[in-house]
Amino acid sequence: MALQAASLLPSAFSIQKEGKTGASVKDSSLFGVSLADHPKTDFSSFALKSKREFGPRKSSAVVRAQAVVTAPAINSDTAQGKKTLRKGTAVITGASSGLGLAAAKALAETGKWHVIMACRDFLKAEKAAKSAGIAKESYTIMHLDLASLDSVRQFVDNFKQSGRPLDVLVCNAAVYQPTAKQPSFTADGFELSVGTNHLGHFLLSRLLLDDMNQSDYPSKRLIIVGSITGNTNTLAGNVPPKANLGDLRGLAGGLNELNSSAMIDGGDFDGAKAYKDSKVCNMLTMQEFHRRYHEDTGITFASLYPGCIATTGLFREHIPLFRLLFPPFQKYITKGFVSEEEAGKRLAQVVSDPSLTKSGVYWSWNKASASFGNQLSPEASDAEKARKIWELSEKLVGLA
Ligand code: LMG
Ligand code: NDP
Ligand code: PMR
Repeated sequence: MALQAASLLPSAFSIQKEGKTGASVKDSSLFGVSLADHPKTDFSSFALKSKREFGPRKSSAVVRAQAVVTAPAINSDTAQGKKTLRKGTAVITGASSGLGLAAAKALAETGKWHVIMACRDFLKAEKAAKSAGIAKESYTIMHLDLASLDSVRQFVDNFKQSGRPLDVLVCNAAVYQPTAKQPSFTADGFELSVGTNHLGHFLLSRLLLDDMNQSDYPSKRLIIVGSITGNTNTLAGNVPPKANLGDLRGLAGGLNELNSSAMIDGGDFDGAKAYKDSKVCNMLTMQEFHRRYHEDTGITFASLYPGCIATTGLFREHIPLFRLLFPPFQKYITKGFVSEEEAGKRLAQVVSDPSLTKSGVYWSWNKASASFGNQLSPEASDAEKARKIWELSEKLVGLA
């Protein structure tokens, strides 16, 4: 399998989690080049290099070897006996506003991360990064429209061309159409919310998994943002319309209203339900990734509910009265409100906190803002449904 073959090269350098040991960097050599002796020992400057310095890849194996030689994840400074970690590279989809932007800022501020802001609107993303005060050398904007499978593939090609390693992928972008009376569709003809939030991210993560597997970063993670409103074991998840994927007949039919229905369960279109259904798919996909790939790759797969960030652009299509009342309702009545800044810190924790390496977990935070592994609803933890969604999604995005 491609994943296994690809893992041969960097595994010589990786320090794997959970009992798997890789050779230490000190002892490693690649094509006769000893990494410990390599003159480029200041890896803090890795992310400061301009894009031009990352040559286009001729073949992934060759270029990966170059990237590893340029900047192994862990460098032993023999003079000092100290070990330093190069900057991690995190791709965040939908980093032009809300949670994604706040997480990009939080990660950039640590000085330990270079963030690839994968956004559909380049200018908006540039303005957002500037006004958030994210340091120029800490981010790169790359175009990605999740509502087009061609664009997803193009993004993956562009990313590979950049020669950067992929250490963490955050599937964060989403659309929510609570007031839509009729469905709208992606470029490939899928209902927009599930097409963007689930299918676009599904293809993206599948195509980038190999790259993540090749990274020599000590803690590689694939994070898919979930939500409480897709979990019917909570009060918020019981506000109608409730998430329900049914027997997946709409998904099997392509979500296009031609063969069946635009809704996963085959029912009448409801924009709020389609969003919640998409979040269930996100949470199930994370678990299916965990089951299929965690043991072999050591990658951490996680989801999260960051809290109710009632002020973000997610509610842009809701009626003005809702947008006015929703933040105070969450702040003073449910007390589920969190600021964009706080939510960004939570997502940044899931990206880089050394204590959050457990795979297969749906993270939430308590009132004291401490993280805990939360319980998913029966449907959002149904392994059989997860497998079926995986297989149907593979067909829809052209992977099977
Ligand atoms: C669906 O309706 C639509 O059908 C669907 O098309 C789609 O749009 C979907 O999710 C989107 O919504 C959902 C419907 C569910 O909800 C509503 O229509 C109610 C909207 C309420 C939005 C929040 C605003 C609440 C305003 C309260 C004022 C807050 C001001 C705070 C000021 C604080 C000052 C200190 O409907 C239902 O589930 C039925 C329940 C309807 C209840 C409506 C009353 C809401 C009042 C809040 C009750 C909270 C309960 C806690 C009580 C605590 C008391 C201390
Ligand atoms: P925002 O609307 O602020 O951010 C969503 C981001 O997704 C935007 O950057 C948007 O781009 C981007 N996006 C939308 N469609 C596409 C597309 N086709 N291709 C690429 N990017 C796209 O909402 P939030 O920050 O609130 O949402 C972020 C995540 O958090 C979502 O997964 C949401 O489900 C989740 N979440 C949010 C909660 C909340 O209370 N707000 C609660 C629980 C989970 P653009 O800027 O161009 O519009
Ligand atoms: Mg909800 C009890 C707590 C609670 C929490 C944590 C949320 C989160 N909500 C709660 C309760 C309620 N909400 C109650 C009691 C109501 C009825 C008045 C209510 C209503 C409501 C609406 C209409 N809530 C909403 C909406 C939306 O349109 C939002 C939505 O469903 O988006 C899909 C929403 C949300 N409530 C939340 C959160 C986190 C959301 C939005 C975002 C999301 O799930 O991604």
